[in-house]
Order: sequence, then structure tokens, then C-alpha cells
Amino acid sequence: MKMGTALVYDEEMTKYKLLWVDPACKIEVPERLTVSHEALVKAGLADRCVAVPVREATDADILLVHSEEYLEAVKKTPYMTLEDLKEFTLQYGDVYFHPNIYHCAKLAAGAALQLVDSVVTGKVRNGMALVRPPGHHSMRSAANGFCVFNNVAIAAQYAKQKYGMKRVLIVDWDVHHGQGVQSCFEDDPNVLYFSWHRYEHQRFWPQLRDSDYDCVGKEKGAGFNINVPWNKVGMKNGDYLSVFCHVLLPIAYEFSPDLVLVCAGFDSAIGDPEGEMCASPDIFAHLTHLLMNLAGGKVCAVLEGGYNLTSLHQSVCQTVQTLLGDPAPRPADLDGPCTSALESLHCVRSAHRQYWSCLKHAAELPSSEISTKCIKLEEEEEEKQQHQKKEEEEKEAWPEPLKRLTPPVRTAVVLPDGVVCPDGCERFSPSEDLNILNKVRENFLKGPDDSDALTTLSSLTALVEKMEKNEICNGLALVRDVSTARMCVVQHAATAHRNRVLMVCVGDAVVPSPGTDDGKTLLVQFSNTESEEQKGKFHIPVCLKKGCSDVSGFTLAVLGLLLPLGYEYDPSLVLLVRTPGSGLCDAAWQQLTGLLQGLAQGHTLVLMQEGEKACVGPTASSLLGVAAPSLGKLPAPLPEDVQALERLRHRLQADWKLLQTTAPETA
Ligand code: X5A
Ligand code: ZN
Repeated sequence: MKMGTALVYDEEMTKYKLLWVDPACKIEVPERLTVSHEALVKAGLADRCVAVPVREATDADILLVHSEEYLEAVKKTPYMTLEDLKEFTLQYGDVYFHPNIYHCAKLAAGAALQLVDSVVTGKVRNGMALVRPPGHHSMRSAANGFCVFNNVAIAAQYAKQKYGMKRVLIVDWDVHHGQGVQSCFEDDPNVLYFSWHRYEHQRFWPQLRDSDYDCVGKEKGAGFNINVPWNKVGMKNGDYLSVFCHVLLPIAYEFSPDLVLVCAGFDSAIGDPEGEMCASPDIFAHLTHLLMNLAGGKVCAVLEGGYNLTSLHQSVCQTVQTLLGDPAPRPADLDGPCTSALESLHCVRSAHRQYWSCLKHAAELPSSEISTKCIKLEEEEEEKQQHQKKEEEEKEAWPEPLKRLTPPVRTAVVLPDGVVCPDGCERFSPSEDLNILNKVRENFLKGPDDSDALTTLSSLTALVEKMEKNEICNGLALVRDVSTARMCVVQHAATAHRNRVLMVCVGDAVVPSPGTDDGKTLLVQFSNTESEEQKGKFHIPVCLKKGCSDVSGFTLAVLGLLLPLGYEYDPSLVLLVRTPGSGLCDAAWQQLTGLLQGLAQGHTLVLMQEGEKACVGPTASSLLGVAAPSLGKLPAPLPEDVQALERLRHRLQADWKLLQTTAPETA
């Protein structure tokens, strides 16, 4: 049932290199691949993957994206002299040729196709291809930016043509703009291209006007090209996550792809000489995780850039380990997005509000003022920035990501006797710990002879303890009284002072605030009832007109509100409570369960009322790491819900920085 992860790699792709002096190209070295692959082997990750062989892309494959003239020209390069190669290279920008690069370029594109084949036919669930040369800069008739053939663009066309994939999402998290991919799909509404990239108001390579946020696609493809320009260097985890939560994910869920391709460049990680960004390698675990419930989990990551060999291999490992289903690490020191990132966010959301119903109520741009303002600010700060840059370079050291320890038990269940334990789960045996038994008896039992409740509650307590010790990853309990169980868990978890519990309640029964506003619990409740209670920083009722039965509104609330709150709060445990009559469909519930596992190292405990037996199976499968079923192309959410969410975010953003979507000066 738990399907594998493909790793597509061949050493042959290390067998070309720069043969002359060119400062622009010297960072693109064979070691990029060897180091990445060796790290996967050393971490034991390569062994856990399904090794899928590469193949050469055929002429027909390459012609899906490139012109015949260009292909024929590249075909001649293996026979050229060094002088001819140099001259051939000169007609293109920031790229080099080598007698063996045509062979490697065919393998790189073929590797992406092999990956698509394995994933789409269900041999594996997802996978990564480690390739050279990269692809996303190459144009229909031109090599560019170390790229010869556009591996991912070819793969997207191939998936559409060979498998009839209706909608393909391409996520380009490389630090450069994949202008080759953009130009290939500019007018295609069936391929949604998302790219963030170092831009610096067009001063950064490839310095194209078309890389800006207002380049949204053409004709039928209008709205299906999303550019997020980074106008400053030094972007961090919070900037990246915020763009995922407030731009990419809402649009991607509305789009509902059949397949996700990732232009997986890691020059967007800290230490990279090209990107000069400050995101830590473990952010890629989260970016990957956040995509893994789209398209039924069909995610194909294809290597693009990444030039700091250390951060490159660390980031590759984070990505592959996440594809394998291991819980993501807690992201360290998440700040809110910086002002420049917020300006970009504001611009992108406003440029796309006419195309996507999830953005209908995004703030409009005041006028064309903002771009000029950015530039003016930029000039004023030029000196300051120069100074900052130096600082950034100096603190180019970062801690090695911690080894991600996977608990021996993935999913433990506490179920009444009559309910069968779902496949792959472990039935949790009741606790015999007298300490626990006494505590539960004192605090939570109504009558002295309620032995059922005693068993359940003490089991839950013991389960939480095992999650704290990382012996169990997550759990699921069917209980007679969710509200007592919830209190019991919260109270127990709060005894360890470092603990924070994110409690997510779904359903229309109004949940009382867990007590104090001390920050030990953050309660987010989804319902259709406006709560009378005082709403502090740590008690957030989310009222949707039709409660959770409107999937679009619910999804928007999860992506744009719950996830950023969760990431900023950084809980040690997520308690997901489902009260009866929530009206939530299985698929949306599984999406919620799946997405929340990006928090708290995957430590999620789900509590459900005894009557909801039918939901045990679907919940367990999400907890086990099976991708949630796709929600389908989402209809427009209710306008009043979108508006209410915008208002709620606005009200909370003083306390929760990751909820911001506009820069303070321009808001
Ligand atoms: C794939 C990739 C970067 C080219 C930079 C040229 N290319 N200055 O990261
Ligand atoms: Zn790049």
C-alpha cells in the first residue's frame, strides 16, 4: 500500500565539464551530482528509493519543446573541436558545450521522462531525478544558463501527450527564473507555471522584464504563469513559506493538478553564491511536504541549480527524505516575511486576483506607485544593502540539519474493542503506569467505576508521552467524549514546559477556550457559528458560512490561515479534534490531516467521537503518509467567506507575522 519513491540517476551525467575559462560558468561542476548522490547513499536514503534507470530522450521527445534546427545544431557538438565548441557556445548566454554534453542532455531529459513514467503508471508514488545539465533556462531554439534541453518542460508536454494529463503544475523553486519554461507554456492554461526568483528590479540575471510579477501568461493562458520576484537578497524560511501559503498553495488547490513537476534547484538555499538567500536546507522538507497532497501525491522533482556543494547535498537529502514520507523537522527560527518579500507578495496577489477566486479579495495595488516606490527605496538603501551583503557573506556558515529520526511506530490507534485496527497501524495497549492512572482518575473521571473512560484516557496520556519521546509519530483515538479527552491531552502535554499544543477543532460544536492565554495552547476552531467568546491571540474561531461543508472556503482557511499560524506557532504536538456533524467530506479532512503533519515533526494526535467509525480508515491512511485524494477543481468559495478570512487575517496579523500579505507602508 505504501508505494515507493523513485531515484533516477546515472553517473554518466557527471562526464562533462567546462573546458575553458569562463567565470560565469565555473560553478556548474560535475561534483554537484556526485556530492548529492553520495550524500543520499551515506544517509541511507538512496537504498530506500526505487532505483529507476535513465534513458536517452528521443528526437521526438526533444521536439515536444525544441525546434528541429536547434536539435540538429546540438547534435553536431560531439564532433566539434574545442575551438568550434567555444564558438558554438558564444551564440548563447551563460552556458558551455562539451563533446559529451549532448549525450548527457539527452539523459537528463530522459531521466525526467523515466520519472514521469514511473510516477504516472503507479510504479512509485513520487520521485526525484538527479540530472546535469539542468533545463529550465533553455529556450525552444537556444541553450542558456547551463541548460541545453528543457527537461521539465519536455516532461510536462510528455505527460500531457502520452498520459492525457489535463493539468500539470510546475513549481520552480530554483533561485533563477525559468524563462524557458515560462515561454513554453505562456499561453497554455493546462500547465500552471510558478517561479520565484532573485530579480532585484531586473538587475539580476537573466534581467528580463518578463520575469516580473505582472507577467501572468497570455491569451488562454492568462493567470497560469505566476512570477514572484525577490527584489532583495537574504530571503529566509519565513519569506518562502509565506509565498507558499498565500500564493502558490491556494492557487494550486484551485487549479487541482493531475501531476506536480518541481524544477528543484537548490541555489535558493543558504550559502549559494548565485542566490545569496538565507533559507535553510530543511525548508525544502516543508516545500516538498506542502506539495505532496496535490495530484494524489504524484510529485516529480528534477534537479536544476544549486552551486554550494554543502547546502546542495543537504537540501537534496531533505527533499528525498520527505518524498520517502519521513516527518519533516521543525523549521528553525521562522521570522515573518521581510518588507521586500511582502511587497512582492502584495504585487503578485493583486496581479492574479482577477484570475483566481481564492484571491478575489486580495488587496489591490494602490497604483503603479508601488514599483517606483520600491525602486526609490532601493536606491536609498543601496549603501545599507551593500553593507548587509557583506554581513550575509560573513555568516555563511549554518548548522548541519539534524538527522531526521523516524520513530519506530508511525501510527498508533486507541479504538474501542469492536473497531478493527486499520492496516499498517498499531493498536495501542492501555497504560499500566500507575502514575498516569492516578492522575487521570483524579482529574477526569466522573464516576469511580467508569473503567472504560479510565482505560481510554490513560492510554491517550501514555500515547502522548511516547510521541514526546519520539517513539511514536502520530495517533488516532475514537473516544466517547472528545471534550474530556481533549482536556486530558492538553493538560498532560502542558506539564512539560517546552511543549506547545496546536489544537485544531473541526465541527460545529463550540469549543470552550482551553483556559489561559499563556501560549501553551493555540486553539483554531472551524465552524459555522460566530463565537461569543473573547478572542485572544491564542484562541482563533474561524467562522465559515456553511461551516466545513463548503470545501473551497475550508481549504482557503486551512492554507491561508491555519498553516501560517501553525508554522509561526511551531507546536510540539498537533491535536486534531473532530466533533460530530462537521459536514466535512473525507477528502478535505484527509487534506487537513496530511498538511498538518508538516508541523511538530509529524506529531499529530487525532481525536474523534465514537460514532465516527467510518472516518477511522481515511484518517489512518493520511496519518500513515498516504497522499490525500485530490479535491478536484475547486469552485469559487463563498464571497462572504473569502472576505471574512481576509478580515480575520488582517485582525490577527499584528500578533502573527506570517499572516501578513501586504507591506506595512503600502497597506
Ligand atoms: C540552472 C541554473 C543558472 C545560470 C546562472 C548564469 N542556471 N549566470 O541555476
Ligand atoms: Zn538556478
